[in-house]
Amino acid sequence: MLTIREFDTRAGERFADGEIPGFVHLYVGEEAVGVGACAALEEDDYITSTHRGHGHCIAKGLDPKLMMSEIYGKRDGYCNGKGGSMHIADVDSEMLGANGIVGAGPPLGTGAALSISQKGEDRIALSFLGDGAVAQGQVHEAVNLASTWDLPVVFLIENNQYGEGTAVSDQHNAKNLSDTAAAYDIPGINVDGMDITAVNEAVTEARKRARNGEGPTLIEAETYRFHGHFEGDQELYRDEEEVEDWRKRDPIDTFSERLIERDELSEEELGEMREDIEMEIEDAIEYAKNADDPTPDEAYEDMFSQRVPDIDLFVEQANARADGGTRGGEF
Ligand SMILES: Cc1ncc(C[n+]2csc(CCOP(=O)(O)OP(=O)(O)O)c2C)c(N)n1
Repeated sequence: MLTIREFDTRAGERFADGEIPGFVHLYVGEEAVGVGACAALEEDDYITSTHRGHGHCIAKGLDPKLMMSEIYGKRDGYCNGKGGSMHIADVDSEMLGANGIVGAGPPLGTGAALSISQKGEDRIALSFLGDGAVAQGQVHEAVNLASTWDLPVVFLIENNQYGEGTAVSDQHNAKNLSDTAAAYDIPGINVDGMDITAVNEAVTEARKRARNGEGPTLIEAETYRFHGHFEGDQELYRDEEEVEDWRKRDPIDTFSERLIERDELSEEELGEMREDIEMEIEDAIEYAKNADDPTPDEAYEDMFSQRVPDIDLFVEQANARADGGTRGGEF
């Protein structure tokens, strides 16, 4: 959780300084969901993520250096700098991708679970999705098929109380989003998403069901994002007091206090962990900043289609557009 907090806090700062292209959607405040869930998984279980995916990637064990490089658009990044913040993927880590399309993760999770089932493998898939994504048509299709075919998949809703600037109560009539599970005849469970242990227990149980051939579980974790929807969001839809109330339940503070009370962690150890992580993320930023940009002739690599357009014409046009003042400058 500390690594995610530091990674996203620093990514937000670097974005504000204009170093990072595109958008960043930060996971600050929601760490207990991603970490509690991934800690309940086996290493070869699949996950699918969302546009707010940095925390899921770190919880699944991805390397912050290669993640930061991807966010900076560098060639060393997980997708050679072509995906950016919203499209970090690492199939070797069974991390099937962050996703810029809201609700696009669950169909991938159901698909992965279908392949597991057909190959007779001993693993599961877990799909993270937001409260806004619950209203997406493709999410219904994915959950319905997974339920009908008893596939080994867990759907984990991160209810952070808003879809962009729209409160959950203005998006859904259902009191709890987990209540929608009844329509699929699967268990629907509501947990405190600010409590890493509660999330971990719910996912452990859901994983067991999935492995026993009992099909999917829909879990709703009640959580909160401490930052805006994206960096630069004016946050006119909520007041400071509400944010402060949720900050009092910071999942890192409450969990570390609990560990210290139980003598399982000392203040000193916590301080050392924080320092080590600060250095690790600082190194990741330096690494990303100094990494190479992809070159124009790499633009058509890593594609499903083999058709290569006139690359010389592309480079000529790119050079004509380059103003020398933007990152990359003359090709
Ligand atoms: C299909 C689709 N519709 C709309 C958008 C624009 N959009 C990006 S994030 C977002 C809100 C998603 O809310 P939620 O699923 O609750 O996730 P959160 O941002 O709260 O983590 C929307 C509407 C999109 N990316 N994809």
